[in-house]
Amino acid sequence: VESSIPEPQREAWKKYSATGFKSKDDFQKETVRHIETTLARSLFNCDEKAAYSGTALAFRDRLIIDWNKTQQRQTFADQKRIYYLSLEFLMGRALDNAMLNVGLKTAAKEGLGELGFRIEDVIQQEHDAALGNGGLGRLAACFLDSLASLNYAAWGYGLRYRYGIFKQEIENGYQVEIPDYWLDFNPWEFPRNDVTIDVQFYGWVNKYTDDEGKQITSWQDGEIVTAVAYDVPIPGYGTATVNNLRLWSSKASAGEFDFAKFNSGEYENAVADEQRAETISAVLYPNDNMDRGKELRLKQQYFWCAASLHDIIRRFKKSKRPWKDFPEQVAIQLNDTHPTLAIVELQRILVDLEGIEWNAAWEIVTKTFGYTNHTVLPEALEKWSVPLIQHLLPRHLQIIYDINLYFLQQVERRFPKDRDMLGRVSIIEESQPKTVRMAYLAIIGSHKVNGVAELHSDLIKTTIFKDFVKIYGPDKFTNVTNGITPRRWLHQANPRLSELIASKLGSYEFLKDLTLLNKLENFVDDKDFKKEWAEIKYANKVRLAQHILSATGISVNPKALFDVQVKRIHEYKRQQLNIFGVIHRYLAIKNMSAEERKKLAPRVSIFGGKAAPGYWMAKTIIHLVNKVGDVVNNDKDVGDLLKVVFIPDYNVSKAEIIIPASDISEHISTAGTEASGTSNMKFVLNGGLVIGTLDGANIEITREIGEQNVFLFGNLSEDVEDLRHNHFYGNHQIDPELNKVFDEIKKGTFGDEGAFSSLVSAILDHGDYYLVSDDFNSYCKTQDLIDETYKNQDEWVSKSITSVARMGFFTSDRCINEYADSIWNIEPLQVKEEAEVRSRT
Ligand code: HBZ
Repeated sequence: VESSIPEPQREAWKKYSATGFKSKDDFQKETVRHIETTLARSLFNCDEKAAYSGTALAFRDRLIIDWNKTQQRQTFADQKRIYYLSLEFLMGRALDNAMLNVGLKTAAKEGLGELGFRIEDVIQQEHDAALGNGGLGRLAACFLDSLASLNYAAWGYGLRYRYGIFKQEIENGYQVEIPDYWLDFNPWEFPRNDVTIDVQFYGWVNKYTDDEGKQITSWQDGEIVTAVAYDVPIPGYGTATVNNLRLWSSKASAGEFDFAKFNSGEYENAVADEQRAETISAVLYPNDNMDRGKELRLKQQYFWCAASLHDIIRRFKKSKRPWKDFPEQVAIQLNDTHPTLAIVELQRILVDLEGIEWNAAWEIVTKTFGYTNHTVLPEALEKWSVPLIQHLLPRHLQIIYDINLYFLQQVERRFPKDRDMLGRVSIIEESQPKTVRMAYLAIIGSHKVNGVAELHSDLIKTTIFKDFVKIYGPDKFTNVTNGITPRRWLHQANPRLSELIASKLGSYEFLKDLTLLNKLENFVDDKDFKKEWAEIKYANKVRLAQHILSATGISVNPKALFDVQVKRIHEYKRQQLNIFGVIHRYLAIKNMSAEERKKLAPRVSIFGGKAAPGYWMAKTIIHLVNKVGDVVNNDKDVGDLLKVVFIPDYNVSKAEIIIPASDISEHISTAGTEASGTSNMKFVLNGGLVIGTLDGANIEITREIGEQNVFLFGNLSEDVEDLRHNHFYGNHQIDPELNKVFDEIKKGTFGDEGAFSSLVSAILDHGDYYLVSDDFNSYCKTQDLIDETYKNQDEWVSKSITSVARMGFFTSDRCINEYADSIWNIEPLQVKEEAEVRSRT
C-alpha cells in the first residue's frame, strides 16, 4: 500500500504532517488555540473546566500522531494480534496518564502555571471513565497500559456505556445511586461512524439443501441492531506505541429505523425502535460477583461479541491468509465468561458462513481463545436459561448443543464407567428451566484456562473445574497472578514517592522494570531517606484528610494511624468483620482509664466502596458503618483516639488519593473466596502495610515481602469447609467478644437495632457462612499487634521500605509477559523509530 503512493503526493503530505508538540511553548500554543477556536472561549472566560478541555485536546492531538503510526506499523508488520474482550474497562482519568506517558507533564505544569492554572486543579476537572465495577474492570485497564508499554500489538474490545457505574451518595447513612452520565465532554474517544457492524437477534433457523445438494443452515429474519465503533487511544509509557481500545455503541440500523414508518404516521413507533436499539449499550450492570440473568445483559454480551469478532475477522481477511492460519494471527482472551458467546459465534461463522467442516472449524476456535476465571463464588458463575438463548439466539443454541454433544461423546469414550461424569460436566444443566453453564462452555472452547492468583488457580482445579482437569489433563489449566501498573499506581498516584525512589535508584527505569525496586533495600537503614519516606506518607495523609473533610465534614488527625478498607462492598470481603472490630475497639476505649487511653495509638478507620443496588446486606453494612461513625465521632470520651469515616463514591480517581495515604489496609476476605485482589498490591507498593487473611494474592505478597512485614490472621482455606459444616451440624459457638458487639447493636447504641438485625442474624442464626465469628478473635488480636508495632515508627518505616522494595513481581508488565508466553504465543512488536527518549516526568 505504502509504495503505491506517488512521491510528489507523499512530499506534500510530509510537509504538513503533524509532529506533535515537544516543549512548554508549543504546549501553550496548542492549548490556547484549542480554547480559543475549538471551544470558542477566551482569556476572559476560561475557567478550570475550559483549561482542562484545552489541555486534553492538545494532548489528544499529541497521542493521535503516535496512535496512527502504531496502527500503521502493526498493519504492515502483519503479525499476531491479541484481542482482550472485556465487558468492563475501569480506566479512570486519562489526562494525567497521557501527560506522564508521553513525558510532558512538567512542560504542561509550567505552561498551565503561566496561563494562570494549577495543574492539579485542571486534572481534577476530568470525569472518571468508570466503565466497570471493580477488580475485573480495573485489571483490564492495567493490562491495556502494560500491553502498550511493552509494545504488544493489542486491542481491547468493550461496550461504550452511556452510563458507567453509578455515583454513590450517602443520605442519612444510606447509599443512594445517581446515574453517571459521563459523555457530555469526552475528548478521549473518536467516533468511527464508518466502522459499523450489523448484529442480528431473534429470528429462526432455516436448514435446507441447495441446488448443488449442499446442506445450508441459515439464521433468518429477526431484528438488526447496528454497532458503531468508538476508539480510545491507549498510550504506552516511555514508548511510541499507542494501542486502541474499541468500544461499541448500539443504534438502530438504517433499515430498522424505518423512514416509511415516519411517513405513514408511525413516528412514535419509529422513535421507540430507535430507543430500544440504543438501550443495549446504555448502562453498565452494577453487579460484581453476582449473576442475575437479565435478557438485556445477554443482548449486551452477544452484541459486543458479534461486533468484535466481525471486526477481527474483517482485519484477518485483509491478509488473504487461509482460515487455518487464523489462530496464528489472532489470540482472543476472554475476561471471565461474559464474552463466552464469542466462541459460539466464531464456530457459527466458520461453519455456516464460511462452509468449513465442523471439526476443522472447532480446532481453529479452540486454538484462538483463552479464558480467565475471576471467581469461585457459585452465585457469580454465569448460567443463561436455555429458553432465553433459544429466543434471542436460536442458531447459537443449536451450536451450543452440538458442541456439548461432541464434547460428551469424547468424555464418554474416555470415561465409560463414570456415568455421573456426563451430567456433571455437561454444558447444559438439567434444571428447571435448563441452563447453559457458561464457564464450562468457555473451558471447552479455549486452549488455556487461567486463574488469577496461585491459590485461586489451585482451587479452580480442585473444586469447580476438577472434572475438566481429569478430562483435559492439568496442562490446560494455568496460573497468571494478577498485577497492577506502577505507572498509575505509583508514579501518577504518588509522585513524591516515585521521585524519591528515582533519586535513590538513579532513574525512573523501575517504572518499566519494577524488580529494580529491590535496590531500595540498601537504604532501609538510611536515616535521611527514612525521614523523607515518612514525610511523604504524612503529606499524603494530610491530602486525604482534606478530602475527607470536604467530602464528609469529618475532621481527622493525620497523625493517627490510617486504617483503610476500600473495595466493593460484599459479604465475602467482610467489611462487617471490620466494622464489628471497630465497635469492639470503641467499647474497649469506653472502658479504659485515662491512663490507658493515653497509651493507645489514635486511629482513623476509613471505609469506601459501592454496594450493588439490589444487594441489601451490602447496603446494610454501609448503613452500619455510617451509624457507628455518627456515634463514635461525636463521643467526647473518644476524641481523636478513634474516628470512623465512610468516603462516598469510591472510584479510580479517589483510589489515587486514598491508597498513598494508608498506613494499614484491610484484605480480610474469608479464606478461599477472593480470587486475587489487586488493591492489596497497590497499597503495599505505596508503602502501606497490610492486615489480611491467607487468601488470593495476599499469600504471594507475603511470600515476596516476608511474613514479618504482613499482619496475617484467620482460618485457612482448607479448614473452611469443615468449619461451615460444624456451624450447621455441630455446636456453633459465637465468639464472646463478638457477642458483646452484637449486644451493643441490639441495645440501639447505633440507632434502630432492627436496621442491622440481618447482619447479626446472618452470624447467629444462619450459619455464619463467611466465618466472621471464627476469625473475630484472631482479627482483634492482630489489630492490637498493629497498634503496638505502629508505636515504633522506626521499625514501621523499615517494614514499609522493605515491602516496597520486594513488590517487583506484582507489576502487570510481568503478568502480561506471562500471558504472552504461556497463552498467546506472541512477541512484542519492535518499535524501530523509538520515540525520542522521553523525559519521563
Ligand atoms: O477480579 C475480581 C475478583 O473478585 C478479584 O479477586 C480479582 O482480583 C479481580 C481481578 O482478577 N472480580 C470482579 O471484579 N468481578 C466483577 O466485577 C464481576 C462483574 C460482573 C459479573 C461478575 C463479576 O457478572
